[in-house]
Amino acid sequence: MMQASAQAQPNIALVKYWGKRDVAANLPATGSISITLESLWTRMSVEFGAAKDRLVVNGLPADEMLPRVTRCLDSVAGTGRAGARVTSDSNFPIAAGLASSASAFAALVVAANDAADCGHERAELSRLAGLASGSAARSLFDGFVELANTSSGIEVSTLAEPAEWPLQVIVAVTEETGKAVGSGDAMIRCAQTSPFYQSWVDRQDEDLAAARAAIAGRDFAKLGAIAEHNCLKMHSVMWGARPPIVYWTRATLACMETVRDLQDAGHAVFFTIDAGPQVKVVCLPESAEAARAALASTDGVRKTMQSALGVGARKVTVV
Ligand code: 2P0
Repeated sequence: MMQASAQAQPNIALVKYWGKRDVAANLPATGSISITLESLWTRMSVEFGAAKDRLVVNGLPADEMLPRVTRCLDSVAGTGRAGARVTSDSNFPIAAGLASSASAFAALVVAANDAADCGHERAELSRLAGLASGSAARSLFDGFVELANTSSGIEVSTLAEPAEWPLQVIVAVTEETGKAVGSGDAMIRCAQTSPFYQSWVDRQDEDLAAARAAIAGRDFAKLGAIAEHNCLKMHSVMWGARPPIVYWTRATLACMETVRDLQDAGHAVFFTIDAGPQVKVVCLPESAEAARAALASTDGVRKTMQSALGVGARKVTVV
């Protein structure tokens, strides 16, 4: 087979990846824990046999993203491979802190592996996705996912399947334009200039252990407390960088206040924020509707999206 398609969903980190221990090998400085989503998706189609690589994203040529895609295809299928026609479609805004690179590269490695008949196992595909984009390694796996930092690289696994703890996620989209500083560059700047970076790295194992225990015990309040703490700590590292990196807007803060109001009213909800102004709110199913309604009527929120937890990247037939 020379053509194949795959679908992957973005994941949202509850204990964040922020910093690299090896920039060239794109290895993270710490482990991380995430949830894979269900309803937001990227579908990638790869067809080998062209003279050179070509990339079309949501119907438009995307030459600026081509070098990263070419490197990723080389890592899966070897540098002696034929040129590839790659098409990517997503049902959510890309490049605005919504983990579009995670779903894109997770889908890309699965599609390329299938199209070129490489026979890589999931663990190897996860490693190759992580080489392209650190968070993409996690989108190969279902539900609650831990990326462990090992001496030789990374090891990713599912801690709990979606059906074992079926949480809901509301994404409050506040801006749909691209971000000013890409997360890779932002991480490097933080490592070089933020006085808080080293203590962030040093304390990460504690946060990972707390989140792992909360997931094992299905303890929503504990998971929320550690996820909010870890998120705010990551953004503090960024605020301390020179020049500072501030992804939040007034709408981001308004959403955080909405979450505090929901919590005060007894709802099981917590927030997390990545390298962008959007706010992701994790909830127990019985609080999802209230959270969605409250976020939708928060100042500056353009739209909301809702998702259950979902499975890792997989082959699909796209007609
Ligand atoms: C995460 N983020 O754990 C963290 C939290 C953003 C904030 O992983 O440089 O695009 O390609 O390895 O995966 C976004 O970073 O970074 C990210 P690269 P990536 O989800």
